[in-house]
Amino acid sequence: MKREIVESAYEAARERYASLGVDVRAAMERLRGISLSMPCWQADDVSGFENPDGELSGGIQATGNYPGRARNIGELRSDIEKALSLVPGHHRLGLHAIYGDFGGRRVERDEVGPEHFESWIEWAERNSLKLDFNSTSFSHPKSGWLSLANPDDGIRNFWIEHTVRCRAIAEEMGRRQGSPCAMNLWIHDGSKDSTVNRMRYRELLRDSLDRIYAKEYGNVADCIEAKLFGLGAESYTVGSYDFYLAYCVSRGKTVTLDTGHFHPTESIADKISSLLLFMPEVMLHISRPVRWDSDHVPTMNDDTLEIARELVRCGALERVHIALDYFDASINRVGAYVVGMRTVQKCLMQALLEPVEQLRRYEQEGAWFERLALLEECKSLPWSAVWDMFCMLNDVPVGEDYINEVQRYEREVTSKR
Ligand code: RNT
Ligand code: ZN
Repeated sequence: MKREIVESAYEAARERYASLGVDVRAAMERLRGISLSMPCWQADDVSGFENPDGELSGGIQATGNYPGRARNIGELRSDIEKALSLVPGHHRLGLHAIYGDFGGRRVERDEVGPEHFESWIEWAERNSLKLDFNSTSFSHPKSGWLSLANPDDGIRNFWIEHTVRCRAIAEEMGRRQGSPCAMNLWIHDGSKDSTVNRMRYRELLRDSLDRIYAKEYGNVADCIEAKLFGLGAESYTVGSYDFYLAYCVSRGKTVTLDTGHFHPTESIADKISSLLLFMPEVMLHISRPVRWDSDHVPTMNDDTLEIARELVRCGALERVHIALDYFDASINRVGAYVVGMRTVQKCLMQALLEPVEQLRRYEQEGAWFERLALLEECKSLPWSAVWDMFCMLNDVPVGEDYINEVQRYEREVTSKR
């Protein structure tokens, strides 16, 4: 993209926004301070390094067989580095426990420790990246339909031990990087058909969680992710939203809102202000559920835009961890990273450029036509000129220029796998 074109469009946009009382420079600065947590599992279809050719279980599914999937830790890191080089700003990487550096050995889930993530911690530091973490209860012979809620003590204790160890790993990451590591807990526990034991499994899950969280850590942000349903777990989910909401409020933990885990017409954006009045933080998993929890690449749709606006309007940017959660195996995976990350940033850019003071004045005066009119006008204000300038200032390709870069990497690297 030609520099002069970006600059002249930006100048015009700056004036236009100034007339509405919006400072575009301040918006760019704020956007630069927002780190998104990128999911390591988009690069390899949630395979991990325990058994990369094993089947993905737990009611989630990566569909597609686009060539070039990362097959080992080196390829995964290389793809992530490439993707991040095309995204402005400094970000985080969400790791799952199955992505440890196991050195070709079989390390059981109840044996994982910080030592298996040492090379990740060092790599992240070299790349100015911070890490977040997730325990992995799926894709394992002991996963079954119940893990932390399993009445069989042997199985339940196995998963408790796994998750306890994951928190210790997260603590080490958080301590070393000088920024709390968000440790997300999602389990697939549930059943395909109606259960007659709803209470029993939830009681077991509550007990498992209390044991998992018994130890206090200073560098971990404990987050728990609910879900409405999963494939093969359509009738009952032990860790439902109500269950975890009550658990988190009573135990001082953080709720994770995955945008694919609710009834399709439910607004996730609307939940943020309610949660933040009763818990210190919120964790987001931004995804694009197409008709179900499909985990498509996020796009600039109304749902994502509304979440971004709420974050800004609620003054919640410091209290919300923004992670992305998707895995599309049907398109270029590095390209999928770049589209998803830049999309969320574009939504945030628009939210940061909203003339919220004027909108609130209108609302205060009861001028509701005026509020609606300005909200509509905001949609076509020249936010993209500010976004382009933001990319240019941050030394990443402007606009669609990154497509060529992704194609080049595919030609030179991923297509040869
Ligand atoms: C599954 C949850 C969970 C996973 C990742 C891989 O429905 O959204 O967050 O996507 O842990
Ligand atoms: Zn999720």
